[in-house]
Amino acid sequence: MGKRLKIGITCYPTLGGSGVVATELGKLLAEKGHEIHFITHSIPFRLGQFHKNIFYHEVEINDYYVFRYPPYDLSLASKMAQVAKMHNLDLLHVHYAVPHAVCAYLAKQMVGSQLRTVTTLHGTDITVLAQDESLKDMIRLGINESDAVTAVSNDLIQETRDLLDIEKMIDLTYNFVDKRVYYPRDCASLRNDFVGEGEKILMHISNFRPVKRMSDVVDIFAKVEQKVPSRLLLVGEGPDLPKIQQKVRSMGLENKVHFLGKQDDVAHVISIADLMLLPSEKESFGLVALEAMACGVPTIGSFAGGIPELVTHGETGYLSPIGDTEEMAHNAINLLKNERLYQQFREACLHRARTQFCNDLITAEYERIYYRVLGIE
Ligand code: GMT
Repeated sequence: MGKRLKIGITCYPTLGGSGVVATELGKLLAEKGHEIHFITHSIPFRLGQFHKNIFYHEVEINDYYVFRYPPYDLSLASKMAQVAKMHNLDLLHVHYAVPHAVCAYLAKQMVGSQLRTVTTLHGTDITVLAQDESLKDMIRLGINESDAVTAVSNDLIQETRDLLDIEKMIDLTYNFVDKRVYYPRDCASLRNDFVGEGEKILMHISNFRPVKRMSDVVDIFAKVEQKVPSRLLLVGEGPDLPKIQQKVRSMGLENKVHFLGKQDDVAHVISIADLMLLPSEKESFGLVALEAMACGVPTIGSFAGGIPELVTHGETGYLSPIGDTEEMAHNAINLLKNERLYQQFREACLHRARTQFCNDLITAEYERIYYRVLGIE
């Protein structure tokens, strides 16, 4: 191991792929001997039990009566500066540009330029928020003032350049999975709770936001189940949940679609599925497709964003133009009906996840970036 670093990590701790990636990265870096300080508004939900080398600093909001809106961003920046000074941090690594990159910039102004900052772009911080003219300059400032910027796919790097006119170098740091956690689990009894002999399971996991095109998920399933006896398991919660429940009822599918709510033990849940559905409108990477891949489950999805960098079309899944539920259903049926082809895809999934997106590779990538910004080669 190189020099032991003291790293502050900020993310959205309780939801979404960016919070998962940030937390898992922190845990892995701590395992490698670095000292990790999470600076967040609540304990990251994937942190789990006590970890040596990991500390948690809660951002407290000042709700003094003159504030119509308590200033979370300023409280966060102050906390980052306090923790950096008190623990002599080498760098702050923030996940999701808004507002974290700008908070890190403010903290650096308070602490001094020896404190380095790294920003990881995750997706909607660029693909949705940077479209908003009122936020654009602020996001550009946060990115340009970071000592290093990383993004989770080449597609996101390109989109950042196009939308924000950014010239600075952006490192590619794909999402990753911990191979000790994500592997095919033996879930025969759990599977039997949902399906009978010969039935298949299609699954979708997300935050049920419009970009996920949940309605397409149900349409794909409706077409598949006419040809292959199957069930659809929907994992997660979010704004589109009532709409989707209504759609499922109106299509008479309520006995075949199961809403599982939020689930923590994703590796177990995914292991009971035969296919993962990810027909998103926008998807900078698609962590859930990687989690599925690592458990040997192929993805049927769209060509959106960075999905094609992860899912190899025709080898570890099938991709189609956004909204083409006809083709997606056709591909799903083809794969589910052809046992030999399915086994080939499954093997390819396991191999690709282990060799291209495993925790060791990507953690080492982040460490290289940290040492580079600190001038340690
Ligand atoms: O998928 C979401 O809407 C949550 C979002 C987030 O910020 O947590 O996920 C984004 O970051 C993940 C981790 O890097 C990526 O795997 C997701 O593809 C990305 N989501 C989108 O781009 C819509």
